[in-house]
Amino acid sequence: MSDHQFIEAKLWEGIVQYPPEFVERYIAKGYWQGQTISQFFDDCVQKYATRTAIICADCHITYAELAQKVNLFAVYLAQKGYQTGDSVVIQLPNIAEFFIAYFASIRIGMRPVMSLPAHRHAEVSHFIGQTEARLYICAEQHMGFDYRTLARECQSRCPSLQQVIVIGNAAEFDAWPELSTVANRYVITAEITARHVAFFQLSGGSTGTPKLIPRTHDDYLYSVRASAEICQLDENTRMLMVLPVAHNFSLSSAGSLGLFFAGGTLVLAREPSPGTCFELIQTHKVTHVALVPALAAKWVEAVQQGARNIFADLEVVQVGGARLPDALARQLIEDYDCCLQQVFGMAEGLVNYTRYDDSVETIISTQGSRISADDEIKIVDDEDQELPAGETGHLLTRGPYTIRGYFKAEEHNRKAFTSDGFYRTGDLVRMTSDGNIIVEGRSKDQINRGGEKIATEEVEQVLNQHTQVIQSALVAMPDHMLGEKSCAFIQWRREAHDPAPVRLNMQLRQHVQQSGLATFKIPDHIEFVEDMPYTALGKIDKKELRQRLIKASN
Ligand code: OOB
Repeated sequence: MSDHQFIEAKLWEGIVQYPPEFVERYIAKGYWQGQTISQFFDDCVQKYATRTAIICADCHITYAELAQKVNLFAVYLAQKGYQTGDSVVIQLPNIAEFFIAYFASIRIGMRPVMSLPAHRHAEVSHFIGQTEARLYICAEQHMGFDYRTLARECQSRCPSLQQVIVIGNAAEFDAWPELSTVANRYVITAEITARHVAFFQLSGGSTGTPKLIPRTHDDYLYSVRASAEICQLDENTRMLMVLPVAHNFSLSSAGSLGLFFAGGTLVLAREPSPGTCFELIQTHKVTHVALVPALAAKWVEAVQQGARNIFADLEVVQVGGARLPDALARQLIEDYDCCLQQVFGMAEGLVNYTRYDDSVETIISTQGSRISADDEIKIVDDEDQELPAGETGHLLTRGPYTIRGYFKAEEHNRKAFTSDGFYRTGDLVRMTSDGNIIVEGRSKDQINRGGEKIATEEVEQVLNQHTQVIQSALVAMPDHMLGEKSCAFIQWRREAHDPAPVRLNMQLRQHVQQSGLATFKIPDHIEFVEDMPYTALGKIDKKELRQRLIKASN
């Protein structure tokens, strides 16, 4: 096998490709423009060189300065021996180095995995293992957590991992390189095409482990350009980035990439508290911000408690990631006089937006309409039969920026996609006569905790490993701030010295934490039961368990 054939084989391993007729169609319609993310970035730099791309703490970085740092870091990576098709797990808070690492690794054909700061060693080592990543990039600490301890765990578990780069005090790991000392050699741009996978997004998941979502240059950039247009971003846009930069919402809907495409300025917030963010909004005259409903509720509360009415300065507040309650939507529009845009999207692809010129009722009560006329949407019953217009059912979708399969997940893909390539979103929706989607619920076994997704099975597997647990069931319980929290129902084995499960409650939380799962996956509440309720098919009846929680909260 030639070198070229070897790299091609590596680049397509574990990837489900778009069928040729769809490729042709998406190219013919101009969605897929054959541009790689590196070329896209170069174009932005050429157009907006002297403008400010990023404001991070006291640092203002122009597009040209960002490009220079990206090139130097790409040279550094190439000198370390990284090659086309190698993977790197990037887990950074909202700091400029995220973009340097992201664009530089893509420049040399590496494929970054978009880990979130909340992930812990169970998730991160899984991402490293799945992609055989050679490099992991993290910050020393964020929100009180020391990522070097996580790096140590991953190093002992992941044989592929060769290098860890830590921003801040690196301890025994490699420090982020002083870029001014990198020999400024010309970096050979990787021989990849826009049809290749550029990087991996992560799925919230509904089964055991989070799945990797392979996004190609072509498909991703189409969603970015189209989103920037829908959101009407331009050179005067100043966008505050509060949600984690790596999340699909933050990166592409329209997010930082949409903003760079339009030549605007990105203001990075290290943490989402109203105190920090309101000050940034004021200082930098922020025009756009994207929030999850839980954060929007917190901000509204802070405003009520006397903080300055920050919404007066903002042009657009985007809210997405979880269902925005109508009352909160109304409050945002009416009390705070801001232009609200609902965003209903998924890392797998499909994104819907309410449009600025939609009626107030549409903006308040729907989650918007698709980006593309070629986003195919089907609403079906349990037997995959399409439902009459206006009825609620399972949302299936296929289109120019929706994946055809998760990475290296053949078995799971058979369930998550129909035979003709529609992605089963797991969302229960209905469509209004004018094409707007209303999210009514969910059929997937997932909890949406203020926008952070918990695959219940992943947590149940960990709980079930505890010696005193016979079986467990994790279900959503209503929460007025987060929308949903998690409650674990535990059928437990009594122990003589602890007839009441007082100690077990604490032990189980510790057990989940020690397993290395993200902290948001630790059950918020635990209920001990003598036995589980069952469905006619003998499965644990989660509906009944949810009902019990709703009854108890009334
Ligand atoms: C975004 O992406 P993910 O991958 O973290 O989560 C996707 C899931 C959707 O399938 C749906 O269950 C839920 O999150 N969701 C919403 C929603 N936006 C997402 N549920 C109700 N209302 C909404 N507005 O969360 C994401 C990706 C790109 C843009 C925006 C959000």
